[in-house]
Amino acid sequence: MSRATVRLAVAAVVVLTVLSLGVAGALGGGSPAATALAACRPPSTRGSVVRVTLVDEGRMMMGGWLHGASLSERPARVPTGWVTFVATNLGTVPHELVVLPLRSGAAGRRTVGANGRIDESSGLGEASRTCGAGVGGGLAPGSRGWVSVRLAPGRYELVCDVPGHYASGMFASLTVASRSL
Ligand SMILES: [Cu+2]
Repeated sequence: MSRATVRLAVAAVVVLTVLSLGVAGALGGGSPAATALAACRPPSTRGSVVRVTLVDEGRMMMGGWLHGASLSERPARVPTGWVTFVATNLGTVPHELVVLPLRSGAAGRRTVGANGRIDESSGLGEASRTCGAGVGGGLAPGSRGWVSVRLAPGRYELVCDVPGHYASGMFASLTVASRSL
């Protein structure tokens, strides 16, 4: 084989491996993808732990709406201080988690811009690094990301700000109570 052919063969093997991981992920438990997710967790956590689950049914709608998309968290109430958010993407496309103060009203009421995103300039923390801490290029399907944030008593909104996802329902609220909770 020529050198170029060898390179092509290597590329084909890599593509096939990625494809088979994707299929295994769709089939669920015990698969290489499930094993990879199990290994993908923060080495340590600080303060309360809030587990955030990001899901979608994988169908993009006109205008970027994502069918069946949602963001849920457990617990929805923690004491003041450090909170480690561990976000798991069980969907089919990349997602992220952004923590924002919620000064009044209910979650899900922010203005969505023409770019399909909200104003996240008041963001306090973000988990968007696949299998890592802090800001990255988005949480790949079947992965986790995490971030630790020190939160004062009050209400917060947890959102996914990938274009179109907030409008599709990817938000939840979190209450931080005084330490005497
Ligand atoms: Cu999302």
